[in-house]
Amino acid sequence: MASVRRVPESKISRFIVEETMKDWMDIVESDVVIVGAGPSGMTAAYYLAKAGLKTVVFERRLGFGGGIGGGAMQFHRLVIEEPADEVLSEFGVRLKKVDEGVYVVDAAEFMAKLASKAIDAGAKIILGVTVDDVIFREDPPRVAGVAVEWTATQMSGLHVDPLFISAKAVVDATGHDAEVISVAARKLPELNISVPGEKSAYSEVAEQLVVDNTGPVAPGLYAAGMAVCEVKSLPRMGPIFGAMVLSGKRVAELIIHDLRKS
Ligand code: 48F
Repeated sequence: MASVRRVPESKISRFIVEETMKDWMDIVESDVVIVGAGPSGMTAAYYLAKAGLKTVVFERRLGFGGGIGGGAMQFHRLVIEEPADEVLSEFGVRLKKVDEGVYVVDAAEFMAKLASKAIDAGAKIILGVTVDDVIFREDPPRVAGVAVEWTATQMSGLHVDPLFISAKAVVDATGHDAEVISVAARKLPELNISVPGEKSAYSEVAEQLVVDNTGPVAPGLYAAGMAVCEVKSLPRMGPIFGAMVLSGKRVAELIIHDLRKS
């Protein structure tokens, strides 16, 4: 067996710092910022990056997948219904048909392949970073970026100012809390955003409603995934995930259309 190459500690550090800084220099001026690496956020990232838009996903945790990994009460199988099976097939996720137009997938495979596809398409997924504010410009009125902070720093309670990231579009894919839109609603009352909260479960209708209501809540600020239920007061749906990927795909299509117009 060939001997293992010897790499001095200082070089390890230099390579990491240099390459990280190069990435951040690129990220600070993005086309699209997606907040949350759950199913809706990563699906959106895939389609946006595939369309040639510079797309970054900020994820608070040190792993991607959002609610996928927890499955249903931590059971590792999730339900997908048509036409989302076509999107999952595009990601290479294996589907087991259990009923007409209904499939189950493996949770770990689903999140791994989704992330892999988004990254291969050119999206950057940055882990351990929390978005804690939105940037707004008044003329014309629109959201223009976000403020980011290390999650670990946020958790420490230390007083540290964030960095700013500019973007032409920001997607709230933060799930049940709709965190970014909630911040915008609180800090920018002139945007007239309200966050009434989601309703009790009604899976049969919620899936279609989420997809239909995916879209902008203010110029440049979009809701995808469960954040849509929070903002539009829609019922939740639990461990059926078709609408999450379809919502991610739809928000990407809307943003691609809107940015081509402007
Ligand atoms: O919750 P999550 O999976 O969002 P989603 O794409 O999918 C919802 C489903 O998982 C499930 C469901 C389906 O029927 O009900 O719940 O709407 O992923 C949201 C991700 O956003 C991260 C969070 O850690 C999670 O991985 N996140 C939340 N707030 C922030 C954030 C923030 N302020 N900054 C960065 N990441």
